[in-house]
Amino acid sequence: KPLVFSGVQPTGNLHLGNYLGAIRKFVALQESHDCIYCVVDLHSITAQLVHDDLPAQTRSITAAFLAAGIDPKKHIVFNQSRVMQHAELAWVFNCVARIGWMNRMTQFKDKAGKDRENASLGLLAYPSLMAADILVYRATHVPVGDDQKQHLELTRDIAAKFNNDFSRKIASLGVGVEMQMGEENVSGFFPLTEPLIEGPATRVMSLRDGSKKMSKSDPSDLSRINLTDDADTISKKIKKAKTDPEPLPSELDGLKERPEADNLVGIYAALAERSRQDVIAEFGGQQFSVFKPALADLAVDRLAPIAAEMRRIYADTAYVDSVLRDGGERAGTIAEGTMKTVREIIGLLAD
Ligand code: AQP
Repeated sequence: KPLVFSGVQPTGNLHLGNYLGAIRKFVALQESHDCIYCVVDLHSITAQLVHDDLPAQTRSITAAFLAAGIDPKKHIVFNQSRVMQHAELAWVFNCVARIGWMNRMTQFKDKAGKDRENASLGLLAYPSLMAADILVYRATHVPVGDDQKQHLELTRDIAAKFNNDFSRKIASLGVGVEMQMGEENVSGFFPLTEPLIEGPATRVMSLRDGSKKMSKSDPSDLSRINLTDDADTISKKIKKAKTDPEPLPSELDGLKERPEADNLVGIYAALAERSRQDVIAEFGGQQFSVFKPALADLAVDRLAPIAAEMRRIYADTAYVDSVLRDGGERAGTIAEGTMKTVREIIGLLAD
């Protein structure tokens, strides 16, 4: 049965990229799938170990999930560290994955910077924990932004290597499932997870630099729209967004060499739930002095209700904590089921 898993790190204020690239898709998928959505707090300590406001940020991301429309009764919402099987499976995957695979990850290279020897071992092993997050539920589909594509390919590589290394044991225990791999029908314990990366906003770029993705950790607050920004701040940031002096083109092709314009059109299309083509048909030939206020109004219209709901939910700490506790218990039951079999496959004795 298809199962969706995804996570968001509690590393700062959520921004429009996180919303359009991930959280909004989480909401849509609940109609058709069983979903598990996780605040990945163990991931948040890989780049910066000491976070005085980690509990507050964990609750704030949870409030954002709920405010955006995720139903924690029908689906599962929890924080990663409550379910220790994530860390247990990550250790197994550290032994499955190869150091060379981790060294090739562009996110590691970006985040570690020039002084790689000094990056935490956790930052290097981050994709192994991410693979464990997904596969401890044997999830089949993962909605993410485009920046996570490489990590999901690695998740498939880890699953495939585990399935292959333990193929005899998996077969003798009878715990394999049939899967399609290219043309071939293969059997394995872990599914080869499909990333769900589609739509006009899979990679929302910085408002200050069209070649950089919008990010929580960008030092310039003007580079992103935070989900908690008020209407004036959203309008100011869009007004100040970097653009070129040309009007919008009348054909989609005209956006090719214009990353900042392309980004704003993509944001408009995603917020309006229309195609880029449609947006260009409406605004082609118009100046940014016309397009930007229209975009600001649309962004305020879509984001203000979520921000208000987020504040309301966040204020009720007891409720937020009860959602995480309940979600953690339900997730833990599934994760332990997987780990029992994994321990058996590997030969780790446990009662
Ligand atoms: N700019 C983006 N456009 C579309 N999707 C994005 N995502 C992140 N940035 C964009 C997606 O949001 C989900 C949660 O991301 P995360 O918090 O786990 O980590 P991240 O990808 O590292 O996000 P940030 O905002 O850039 O954080 P920092 O600055 O801490 O690195 C993921 O599905 C991601 O693809």
